Amino acid sequence: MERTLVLVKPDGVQRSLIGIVITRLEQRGLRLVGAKFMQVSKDLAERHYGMHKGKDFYDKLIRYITSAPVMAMVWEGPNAVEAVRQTMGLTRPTQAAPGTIRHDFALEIGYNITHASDGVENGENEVNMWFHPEELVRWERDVDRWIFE
Ligand code: IDP
Ligand code: MG
Repeated sequence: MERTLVLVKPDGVQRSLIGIVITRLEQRGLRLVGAKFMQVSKDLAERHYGMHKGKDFYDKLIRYITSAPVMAMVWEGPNAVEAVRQTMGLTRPTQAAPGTIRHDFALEIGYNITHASDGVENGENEVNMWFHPEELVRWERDVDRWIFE
């Protein structure tokens, strides 16, 4: 089953949007397998955003993601990576489609509420970067048979 890392970033936490993000992913049919509310260390922030090192927004991005707690989660389901990216919307909120989280709750690219893994392999890598295996719960929902083909 495909897994993806989702973060409600510091702006989403400060704006009390954790519940809405979880609700939308639950409503989509995805299954939650791990969650922790945490302060991100500079070390983890730099590893997580390593691909953006050297870009002009990198230092601001590291300050942003470490500026307040985040809600880190792992969600799974068929095509979970693509489905979650779609539910979040495009990176720049004014380009995100209506009905997406970034459209519905944000205006600026530097305060776009959530992170979601951008590929299947990245999903696995990010899940392993943020969670220990024992923090992930293997379980079956009774309703899975009406959502997962
Ligand atoms: P993503 O979060 O949609 O995957 P990325 O391109 O991976 O987008 O960028 C990571 C994060 O860095 C974005 O979600 C956003 O918070 C921030 N970011 C990206 N581009 C810019 C920019 O041009 N200015 C300020 N922040 C940016
Ligand atoms: Mg990204």
